[in-house]
Order: sequence, then structure tokens, then C-alpha cells
Amino acid sequence: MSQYQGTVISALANFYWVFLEELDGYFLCTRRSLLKKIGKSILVGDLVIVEELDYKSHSAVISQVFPRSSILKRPPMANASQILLFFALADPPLDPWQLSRFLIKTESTHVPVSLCLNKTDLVSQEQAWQWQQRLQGWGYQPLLVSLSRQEGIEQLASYLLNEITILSGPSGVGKSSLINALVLDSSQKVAHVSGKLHRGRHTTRHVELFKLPNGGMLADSPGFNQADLECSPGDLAQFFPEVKPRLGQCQFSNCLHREEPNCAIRGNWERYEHYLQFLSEVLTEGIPESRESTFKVKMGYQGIKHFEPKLEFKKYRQNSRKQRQQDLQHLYRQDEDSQLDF
Ligand SMILES: Nc1nc2c(ncn2[C@@H]2O[C@H](COP(=O)(O)OP(=O)(O)OP(=O)(O)O)[C@@H](O)[C@H]2O)c(=O)[nH]1
Ligand SMILES: [Mg+2]
Ligand SMILES: [Zn+2]
Repeated sequence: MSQYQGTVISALANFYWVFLEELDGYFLCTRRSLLKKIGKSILVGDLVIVEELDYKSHSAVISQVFPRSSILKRPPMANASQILLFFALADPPLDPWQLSRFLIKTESTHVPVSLCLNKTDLVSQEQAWQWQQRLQGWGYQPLLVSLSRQEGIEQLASYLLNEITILSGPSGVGKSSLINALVLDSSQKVAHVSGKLHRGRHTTRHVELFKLPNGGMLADSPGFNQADLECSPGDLAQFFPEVKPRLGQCQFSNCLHREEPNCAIRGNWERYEHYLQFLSEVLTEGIPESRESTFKVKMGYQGIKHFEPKLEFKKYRQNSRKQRQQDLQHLYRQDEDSQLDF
């Protein structure tokens, strides 16, 4: 039986679009029941083996998933080699608290992060320059671009070359516009289905991975405006690059950098105020209502709550080939009818 290696470029429910390098084509796949049985999830970015290719309907079955080099929870993706945090200087306005929160959240994934600020055309040069200076003080060298004026795109493209990058950031900052500017191959877009709001504005609903023309891949992701912090209080300070060199110099090894004597971190740096706010959040964070049913709470060090997933057992049912074909046909029909997002 012939097997091919591929990359999962989008996922919805139990269907996956997989790009097969060797065939230079996209196949809509289900996963082998055994993978489901052993609880093996499949994420966008996963390297997989596919079998049972049906060239007529362009469908196949995923039979194996290779070990991952990285996993991101939100947006969900495997094997990203870097994160490009994308914000706009205006429209939506650049909010330092929101940006800081995203930066902390992103740093906590331990995947390398870079920052790009879009829409320089909407602010004065002076304002753009001030933001650049300010963010250097936060330990970042942001790249400033304007997609509508096509400024800074070459530099951005060279940064993305041969990497697997995920774009992350709030809604409306221009992430999908960047994909459109860089991904020339319109045939790729056939395998990608994007949603459309009633207002007529395109908004991304799912993570989708695109091949870049000169090598590398770039994932678009849905914007989200509130990044929740999920790290332990003792780890928080290491996610602020501007104080990283001073870590480990406090008198107490478990210093939380508030009132402790001989603290090397407490002081007058711009984001110290963010640090204190985020610290109080991670110290007191309650469990969101919606997660209560699937998580159990455990008390740990310094009375800090930890959430552990409750184990869940599901009945396992083998999908017949006939059922699979029906499901695929149903999906295709939906797609043709309404360009519905998966
Ligand atoms: N003025 C200006 N507008 C831009 C620029 N880049 C993108 N836009 C506009 O910003 C709006 C939002 O762009 P999108 O690319 O859809 O934003 P997104 O980040 O993908 O948004 P979500 O999918 O909701 O997360 C669109 O109307 C774009 O035309 C830019 O450089 N300057
Ligand atoms: Mg988008
Ligand atoms: Zn300290």
C-alpha cells in the first residue's frame, strides 16, 4: 500500500487538509480509527503519513503522526519554529497592556517570538518611532510595516524564510492581509476556506498553514483580543526580557519581586506595573466557569491553585468506509453551496 508524507494545513472536526509534497497536491483526510482510539490528536502543522489515496475525490486516511518539535495551545498548532506577534499601530489602537499580555503569553510558550507592527500609514513617523523606542525598552526590536503601502514586506519575508511561523495577534490587525501579500499561489487557497461575517468583513476562524513561495510555511490564525495568562507566579518574571539578566540575583530563590528584601527585580522599569498586575492575576486566578466540569482543582505551593484535566472515557466506534465517503460528500456539498467555513 503506498504511503506519502504530508503536512496538515487545516483541521476541522475530524477532517484534515494535508499537503503532500511528493504529489504537490492537497488531500482531505480522516484519521485512522486506531489513532482516535489511542487518543492521538492531530494538529495543524503535524507531519503525517497518509494512505488509501483516492485520486478522484482527493481523499485519504492519516495513519501516523510524527513526534512534534513544539505544541502551541492557543492558537492550536504543532511544529511552529517561531511566533510572529502581529499588532497594528492604529485601527485597532495599540494598547500597551494588551500588547504586554500577548508578549507574556507568547514568551511562556518557549517558542522564539518576534514582534511586527503594521499600519504605519495610519500614524505619524514620530508616533511610529516613539513606539519603536518604547518597545526596545521592553527588550524587543519590532519590525514596522504597512501592508497597504507595501512597506517593510521584503524584510518580513526574509525573516520568515525556511521557518514554520505562526501569526498571532488581535483581530483586525492585518494577519490575513499579510498572508495575501506573501502567498502568491492562488491554488493553495482552494484548500483553505475562510469565513465571512455578516458585515462583509473577512475574519479568520481557524488556524491555516500556507506554503511560502521561497521556502517555509506561515500559519494564519484567528485573532483573539484577550490573552489569558497561564503560568506559575514564580515563572512570570522570566517572560519579561528586559529583566531577564537580573534573574537569580534576588536574596530569596522564590522571590516574587514584591516586598521581599534585597530583590534585584523590583524597581522603576516601565513594565514593573504590568508585572505586578499579571502576578496578582496568576496568584488569584479562579477557574473559569466553563472549565469547571473538565478540570479538577488541586492546591499546590503557596496555596496556588492548579488545574488538572479530569480523565474522560469515550466509547470508541469504528467508522466504516461508506460512512467516511458520505461524510466527505456532505462536506464537499456544504463547501460548494455556501463557501462555508469548516
Ligand atoms: N490602513 C491600513 N489598513 C490595513 C493594513 N493592513 C491591513 N489593513 C486592513 O485591516 C483590516 C483587517 O485586516 P485582516 O487582514 O482581515 O486582519 P486579521 O488580523 O486577519 O483579522 P482577524 O482574522 O479578525 O484576526 C482590513 O480591512 C485590511 O484591509 C495596513 O497596512 N494599513
Ligand atoms: Mg484574519
Ligand atoms: Zn526579587
